[in-house]
Amino acid sequence: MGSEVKEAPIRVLVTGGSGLVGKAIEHVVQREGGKLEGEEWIFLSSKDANLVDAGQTRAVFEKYRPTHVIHLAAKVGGLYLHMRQNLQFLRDNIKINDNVLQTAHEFGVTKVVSCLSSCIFPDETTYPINETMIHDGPPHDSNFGYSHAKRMIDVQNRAYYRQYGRCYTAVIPTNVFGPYDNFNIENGHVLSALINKTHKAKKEGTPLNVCGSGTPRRQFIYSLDLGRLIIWALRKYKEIDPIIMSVGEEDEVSIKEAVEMIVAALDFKGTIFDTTLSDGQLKKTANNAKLRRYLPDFPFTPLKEAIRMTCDWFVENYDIART
Ligand code: NAP
Ligand code: GFB
Repeated sequence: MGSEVKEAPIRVLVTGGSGLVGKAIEHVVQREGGKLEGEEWIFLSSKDANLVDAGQTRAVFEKYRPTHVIHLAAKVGGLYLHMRQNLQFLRDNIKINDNVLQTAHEFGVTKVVSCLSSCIFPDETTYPINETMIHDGPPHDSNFGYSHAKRMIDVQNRAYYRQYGRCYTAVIPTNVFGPYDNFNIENGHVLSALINKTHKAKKEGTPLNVCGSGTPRRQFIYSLDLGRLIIWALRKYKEIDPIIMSVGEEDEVSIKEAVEMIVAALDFKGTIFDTTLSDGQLKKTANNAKLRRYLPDFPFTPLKEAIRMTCDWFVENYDIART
């Protein structure tokens, strides 16, 4: 008789599927055997639905009926875009996150993994930062809009669990970079903006203008490594509390050291530091001990190698790169 229980098919909806992290997850799913039998993966861009709009969010969930969601969609940018648009970052991200989480809940999505960021931690803090410290004090002033919106994901996850038992959780990456990044010089993050600037300076025979003093320190994670880790979180990470996804503290580098890796990869000479521009947060050193307890042997791609691969990708794909 019908004693066989048929498992529902797994349909994973990735919001922000066309961005830096979304493309990395797509690569792992399609080219590294990340997709398991019986799974369907859907990668959304803002063209499929503007998630700021509740109606469009509902329509896209109605269309795909996901069982799992990786929520990456966000208004994202480097330090200087944040400084110009804190209000827009706050409003867009609050709306996107509330629409996605509530619609996921209404459609019975069993697991959501959202993306926070290590820049949302308190500015005045002790180091290294760990997962318990998110709400301990105000974030850095340069990106307070984005940070408060992102912090609310953590609050909402706990509330969905408390009220409905939902397993909605979040990962906290440090600075991400890789293929398909936003390489725009004005709005991009440091590595992508500097890769584009170096490429341009080399073509035009001008100096490379690095913003700020070069002394701030960052932990950079290669997008492909993060993609692999987020898929692990979707399958194996059962906590509601978030988890930092980062290389170790010993792998933190100064902006100046990162610049040296870029100019070496692109074979360029002639760097100037414009110290009239803001340095932003001097450091936000994060501790990856929790991740290491789960995955002691996860192999992070060495920074130098990952920067070289990103530079190669940018030069080879200049025509399609977001510049
Ligand atoms: P990204 O390259 O800028 O991609 C952003 C993605 O979000 C794109 O797919 C974009 O779609 C989509 N999106 C933006 N606004 C939308 C809207 N109103 N409706 C629907 N989709 C929208 O960003 P990313 O670096 O991959 O970031 C992914 C996640 O990681 C974000 O949650 C971000 O906060 C987090 N994160 C990033 C970093 C980093 O250094 N990049 C660090 C920590 C955390 P279109 O392509 O159609 O515009
Ligand atoms: O990646 P980034 O823009 O953001 O890096 P944050 C900023 C640091 O790089 C500052 C230096 O110390 C800048 O002075 N820098 C040097 C440059 N040259 C450049 C350049 O050409 N462009 C840029 N953008 N920076 C972000 C947050 O903080 O962290 C976001 O604003 C985001 O919220 C991200 O979540 C992870 O690391 O300072």
